[in-house]
Amino acid sequence: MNKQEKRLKKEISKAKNILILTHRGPDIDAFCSMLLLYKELINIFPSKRITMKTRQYPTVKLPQMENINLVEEIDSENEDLIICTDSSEWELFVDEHKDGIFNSKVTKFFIDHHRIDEERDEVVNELRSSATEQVYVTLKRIFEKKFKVDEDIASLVQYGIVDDTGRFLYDITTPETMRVFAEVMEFHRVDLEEFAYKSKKFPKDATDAVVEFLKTLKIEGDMAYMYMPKEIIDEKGLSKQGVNTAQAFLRDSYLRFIQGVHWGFIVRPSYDYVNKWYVSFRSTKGYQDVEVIAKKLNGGGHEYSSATKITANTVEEVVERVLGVVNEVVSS
Ligand SMILES: [Mn+2]
Repeated sequence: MNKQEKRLKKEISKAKNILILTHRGPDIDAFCSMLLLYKELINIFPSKRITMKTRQYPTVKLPQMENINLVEEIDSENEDLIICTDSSEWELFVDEHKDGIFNSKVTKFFIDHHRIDEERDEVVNELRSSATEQVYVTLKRIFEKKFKVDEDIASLVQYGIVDDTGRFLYDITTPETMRVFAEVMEFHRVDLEEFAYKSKKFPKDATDAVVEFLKTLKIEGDMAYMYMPKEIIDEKGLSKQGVNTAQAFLRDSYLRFIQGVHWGFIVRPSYDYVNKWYVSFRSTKGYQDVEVIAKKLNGGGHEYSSATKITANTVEEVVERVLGVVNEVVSS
């Protein structure tokens, strides 16, 4: 047990009312790490009050998701400990302007796996494959004999790891990841083929959004990029889900697979905030480290997968700003 885990253990034991959060725009690993933490804490401490709050449900069926409290705003509610999964930046969980809990003085912990610059006392992070793997390993270490695997826990671990490692493809997969996976798989095996199929389903109108994104495709050297102007969304009546799904599809399965291209970025508007844009970068081993670029734009992530948020009036302005940093980084 490292010193962060010792502290976390003490705080969990002391707390009576624990709130669990995951980052906004949650992916499968975000949901799985939150649900896993919830289920294990409920199992070990049936008398504590443990709550999960999110703004949306997962798009695939996950164990324990029926216990999520769907809320529009997150306000303080007598919790005496907040545990956040899959990021270590408080701002990625709550909104300064919307959420009453933003300025809460309650003890906060983060269980994460993204690269960070400095060690923090309230962050448990061993740079594992996924937040799900970190939650599993940490809880097992902290609670030893009290820690138990059940069907829900086994399933959540498999879904979280498979999704964040791209089916064990990425470098973040370690022998330890495989061992954790094997351990829970022995207890209960999920149908991964079915899960992958269901989690890849997209709404029909995503096709229109894919077409519009592709119209903006530009290739410069070994980099490609695409974007979605706001006017097009209004003109074509594209839904938020359609645009977001199209963006995810092109980002993960198209952008860097064009012959001669190895990396790039894609820009979409935020539906929640006026003049905010999300920029996602993807790269390939041996080519551009996109974390460097995201960081220069106040974002973050991994070497091959990173993102940032930019405030601007038009998408052209965003693209220009990103290209400015790209040129700076690539030429240096
Ligand atoms: Mn993750």
